[in-house]
Amino acid sequence: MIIFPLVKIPFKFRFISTLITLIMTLQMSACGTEEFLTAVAPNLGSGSEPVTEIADNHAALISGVDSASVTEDVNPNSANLEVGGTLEITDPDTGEAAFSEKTVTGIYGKLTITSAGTWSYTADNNQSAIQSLAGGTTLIDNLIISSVDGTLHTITITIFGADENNTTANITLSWNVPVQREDNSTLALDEIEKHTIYFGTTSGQYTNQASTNSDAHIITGLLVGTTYYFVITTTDTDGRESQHSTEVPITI
Ligand SMILES: [Ca+2]
Ligand SMILES: [Ca+2]
Repeated sequence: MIIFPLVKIPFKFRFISTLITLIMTLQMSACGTEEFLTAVAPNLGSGSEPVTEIADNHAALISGVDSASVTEDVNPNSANLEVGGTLEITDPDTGEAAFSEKTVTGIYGKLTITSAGTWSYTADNNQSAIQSLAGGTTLIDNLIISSVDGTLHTITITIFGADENNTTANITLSWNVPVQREDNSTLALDEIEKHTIYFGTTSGQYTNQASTNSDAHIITGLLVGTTYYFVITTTDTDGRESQHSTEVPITI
């Protein structure tokens, strides 16, 4: 005798392994026994109506932006390469058109997604895997997210490499030593403790500095092709430092 309800079980992704077991069992039972089929049935779920329970979920349909790229050394934010996008989702089942909020850890970075599907990816630009990339080479980071019903989707991030700019040069800066204070009183040479040069690669942001009591100074190790912005101050022997000079941009 064949047990019909078992044959009516719909094909559902999450139960695929169980279903395969069942089909194989039915084929085997073509010349088998009723007892053999009955023994398989409990694997399909608990409760009195397992068929109804399985039929409830329909996989979500996920679309939208699921790939993006970052490039070594290009616009890192606090040393992180960042990119983002938005996925879209529909689901025939009420209340399931949403994503599971979470942070997924990839090989090179992390991806965070909201329930609405907005995601952001961040990777440490300084990690050796990225810094050792040459121009024209890439890394791939695949990050798997899911909807609330467990439908999986992969977001693929391509990390492009860049050749390192290691060519450096030195420059000599010189200036006219001030002879007057801001209140127009005289500033004698022996009242000057030092001059301090501040510089950086962004206007108004001076991440490096060098001091001297001379009227010229050599700055070493500047990257060729890069624009640096310089200002200078004078500090007197009482430790009072002047305001910045006018900024001077120099492309090496
Ligand atoms: Ca669903
Ligand atoms: Ca590189």
